[in-house]
Amino acid sequence: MRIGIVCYPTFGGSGVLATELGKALADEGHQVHFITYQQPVRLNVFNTNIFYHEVRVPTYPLFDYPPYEVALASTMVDVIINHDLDLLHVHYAIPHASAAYMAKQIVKSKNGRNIPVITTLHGTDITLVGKDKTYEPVVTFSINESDAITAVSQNLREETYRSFPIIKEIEVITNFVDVSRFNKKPFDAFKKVIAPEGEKILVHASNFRKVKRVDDVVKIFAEVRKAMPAKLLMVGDGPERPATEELARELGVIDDIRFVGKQEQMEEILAVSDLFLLPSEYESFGLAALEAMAARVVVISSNAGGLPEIVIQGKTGFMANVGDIAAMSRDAIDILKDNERLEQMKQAAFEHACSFDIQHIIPQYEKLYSRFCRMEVPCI
Ligand code: GMT
Repeated sequence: MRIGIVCYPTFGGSGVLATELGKALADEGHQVHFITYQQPVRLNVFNTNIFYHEVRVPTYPLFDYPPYEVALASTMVDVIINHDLDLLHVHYAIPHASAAYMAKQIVKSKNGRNIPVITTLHGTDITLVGKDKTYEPVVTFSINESDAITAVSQNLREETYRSFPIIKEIEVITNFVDVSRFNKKPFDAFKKVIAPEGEKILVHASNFRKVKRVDDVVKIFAEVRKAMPAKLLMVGDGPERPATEELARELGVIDDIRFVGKQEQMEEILAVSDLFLLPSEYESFGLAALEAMAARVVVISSNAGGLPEIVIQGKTGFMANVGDIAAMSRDAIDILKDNERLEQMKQAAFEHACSFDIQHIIPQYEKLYSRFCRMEVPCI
C-alpha cells in the first residue's frame, strides 16, 4: 500500500512510534510517505520505500501565528494526489486530525476520491491539550470524522470516551518496541565513565515537562543516594530542566547526576542502566518505560494512566501512587540492594517487553489498513 504518515518529528513518544511504524511498514514492502515539518529524529535509515515530504510554512508580516495547519493540509493534498496514496495515518490528534479532514475534503472535491484517514491518539492530545475548551470542538469533530481511530492503550481509549463525545469505535493497538534494537550488551568503557566505582545506574528520559514530575525523579534519587553509591542519568530536555538541576544542587546530589540532553542512542544508555524512573502524573502508555524494559532495565514508576498495562508489579518493576516518593524510593533501594532479585527482574522485564515486540504489532496495523484497500489498486 502507499501510506502517508503524519507525526511530530521530535523526540516525543508519538513521533518515535510513528517513525518506527513507518520504517517497519517500509521493510514489509509498503511505500511510506512521511509528511512532517522536519526530518523525524528516528528516520535515520535509507530505504527506497521511504519518502519524506517537508511541510514548509511560508511566513508573512501579517501572521503573528503562521498557519501551520493550512500548510500541512495543503502538503497532504499534494502528496495524496501526486503519489496516489491509499490512506493517511495521522499520529496525535492536534492539529493532524483536523488538517487531515481538510485535506480529505479537498481531495474529494478535486478528483472525487475518498482518502481514508486513520487517527492514532497518543496521550496529551486527549488528556491535556485536547480537553482545553479552545481546542475541544475541533478535536471531537476531527476524531469523529476519522475513518478509523486507534488508541495506544486501553486506558487512553477509556479516557477519550470519558472526555469527548466520541461516537465511533476506538480500537486499541498498543505501542511497540523493536526488541532486537534494545537488547544490547553494555559497553564497558561507557559504564566505567558513568560509574567508575561500579555504582548502580538509574536513568530517566523525557521531555522534562510538568507531567513527567522530574523533580520526583531527583527526590527519589536523593533517597537512593543516602542508602548507597549510585549515579543518575537524566536524558532529554524541556521546560523543567533548570528547576530540576537547581533541586539537585539543593539536595546535594548534583555531582552524581549527569544531565545528558537529547540523545538518539537510547539503547547504549539503557544497556548500562539498572533502574528506569518514570514517576509521571500521567502516561497514556509510557513508551520510554517499554524501551527500558526491552533493554533489561527494571522500571520504578507511578501507576498512572496506561503504565499498569506494561509494568507488572513486583515482577518487571514497581508502581506507586503519583507523588509517593517514599514508596518509589523504598522500592528502588530494596531492589538495588538485592542483586539476585534485580537480575531476575531485569530478565522478566525483557521477557515481558518481548510481548510488545514490533513483530506482533505491525500486522495489527496492516490488518487495519487492509480494511481500506481499493478495488483498483491491489494491497500488498
Ligand atoms: O510524553 C510526552 O509528553 C510525549 C507524548 C507524545 O505525544 O509524544 O507521549 C505520549 O505518547 C507516547 C507514545 O504513544 C506515550 O508512550 C506517552 O505515554 C504519551 N505521554 C503522555 O501521555 C503524557
